[in-house]
Amino acid sequence: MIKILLLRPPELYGKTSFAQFYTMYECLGIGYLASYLRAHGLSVRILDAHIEALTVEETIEEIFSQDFNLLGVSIGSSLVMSQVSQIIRAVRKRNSTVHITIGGHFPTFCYESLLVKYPEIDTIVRFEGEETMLELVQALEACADLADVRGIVYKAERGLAVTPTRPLVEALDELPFPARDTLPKLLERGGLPLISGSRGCPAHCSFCSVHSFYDTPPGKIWRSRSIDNIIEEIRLLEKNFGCHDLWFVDDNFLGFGAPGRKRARDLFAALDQATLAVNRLDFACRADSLAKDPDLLQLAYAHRRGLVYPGVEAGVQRILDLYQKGTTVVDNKIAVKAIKESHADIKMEFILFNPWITFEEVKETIIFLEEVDVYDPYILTSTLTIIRHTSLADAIQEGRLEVTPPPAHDLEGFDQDSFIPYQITDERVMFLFQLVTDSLPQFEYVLSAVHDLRQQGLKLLQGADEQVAQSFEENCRDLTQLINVTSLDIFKEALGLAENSALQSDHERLYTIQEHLKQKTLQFAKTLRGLIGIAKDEFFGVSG
Ligand code: B12
Ligand code: SF4
Repeated sequence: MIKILLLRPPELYGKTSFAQFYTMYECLGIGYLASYLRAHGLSVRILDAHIEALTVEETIEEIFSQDFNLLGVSIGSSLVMSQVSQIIRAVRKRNSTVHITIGGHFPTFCYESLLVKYPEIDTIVRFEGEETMLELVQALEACADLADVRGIVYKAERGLAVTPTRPLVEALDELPFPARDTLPKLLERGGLPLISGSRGCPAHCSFCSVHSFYDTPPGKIWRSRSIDNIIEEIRLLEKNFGCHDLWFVDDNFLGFGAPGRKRARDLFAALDQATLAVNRLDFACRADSLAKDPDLLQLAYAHRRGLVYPGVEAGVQRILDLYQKGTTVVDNKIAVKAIKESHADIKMEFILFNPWITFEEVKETIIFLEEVDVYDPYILTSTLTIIRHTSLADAIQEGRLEVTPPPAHDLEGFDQDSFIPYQITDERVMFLFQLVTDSLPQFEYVLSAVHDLRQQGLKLLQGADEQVAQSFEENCRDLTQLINVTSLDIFKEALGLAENSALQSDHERLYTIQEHLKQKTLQFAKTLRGLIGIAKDEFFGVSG
């Protein structure tokens, strides 16, 4: 009998990027696969190395302590491939017969290069995995021909065999709720459970791979679960795990058009009627959906907190059109205003730097950010990644859009199989980009210190005097605001320097300016560290 081990590899973030996700999240892909396979009588174990905070070596050790003959690895993005390659190499070395399969968004598209680069992989499951994985296991158990399993890729005698694409799951309500084996550990570590109320997105944003993921297989591109089915899952999360905070990972929580918004309203109303104690509700949505029904948030956040991720992406219409967002700058402004007027926090999805933005457009973007009054070091350094198999990548490859390739030495270690490399075309924007990406990431550790302080405070101040708790929250908010405002000041200083100089050829001067901004940022970060220590002393009597 096949014994399955499903692995979420350790997820690490690049050294120079901001630690974008302070909060820890579940891996729903694995949860759905596990529950579906178990419902069909199969033996499945889950190892979530990310939630367990395991290193690559510890993950390998843990894998070796398990009894399995099929290893399934979930790959959310190419960022985990270095860890995955070490893990599967070690597994293959120790056991030549174990079947290794991988799935997720990244391998769905980049299967060719992955199977060539990593001979340890036996099969790749493309698109939604539940039914395909079940059939794969059944075929392996019966030693049947893999050619009959729809939705996979494998190495056959005459090269790669790509079987026909499997249609999308038709009725999401019929899927069992995701397995929650890892949830107790996640909650212990302050993580947030995920819930998926719908799958797919009918929009066509040119930089996004979600559309291709759900548009390629036959079936309805956007499918939703019934409100009753969602409420039932939330009820179980509350009853079995005491969860009152949730993140809806739907690509576009407000669905499409008026029916999508009505469905969201119905869900919010049902949450209240079901007397569920959902204290926090996070979701992502398009800005135009919100702009059409800004009052929707009053309903969602009348009695609870939450974080809304609007897909704003740009503050200049030409850039929004280039991204094929199908939204306007006005939509963006209305959406942001609506979130700010509700009780929800905002985390704006934004892509400031791209190969084509002009210096004037950067200035226009800064005016937009100041007007909506949302900016932080992440937004100010956000940069377009051109993922292969998106319509943006296709336009470049087909010559409809041009990018300048970077010099060869900059491409060392760059994953060209997954992304298209580029260089910013406008010289002043390029210079500005160098300045800000060299200085603003210095704020990473203070931002993470404020986050830690807040997490620690929320725990310690549970049940404390409301005024003390409120004043603590305000203190944390002020510290974050100070970082954001200083980031904008530094950005504007860099903007001025880039505008007034023909520096590109004067390397010495460029270095001096870069150093000046970097030191300024570091100095400020140091001062802030002191302020965080004072806040700690004040509230908990401990400094650090
Ligand atoms: C929640 C989420 C996260 C969470 C949790 C990630 C996780 N490991 O689950 C966090 C915040 C940590 C995260 C981080 C990142 N994410 Co993310 N994330 C999502 C999001 C919004 C939802 C994922 C989800 O739960 N879906 C619901 C489940 C049921 O679907 P699923 O995960 O696709 O799983 C199904 C199939 O893919 C398949 N499958 C999945 N795993 C496996 C394993 C096996 C063995 C098999 C057979 C099948 C299989 O079967 C599952 C069931 O049908 C998606 C968007 C999306 N539509 O999926 C982006 C998405 C996956 N993320 C993306 C990116 C880019 C990132 C980051 C790089 C962001 C960043 N800049 O740092 C990081 C990298 C993390 C990493 N692992 O490397 C991109 C990936 C693009 C690509 N083509 O590679 C997506 C598609 C978003 C986008 N708009 O482009 N992410
Ligand atoms: S609306 Fe969001 S999920 Fe949908 S295609 Fe655009 S960026 Fe992707």
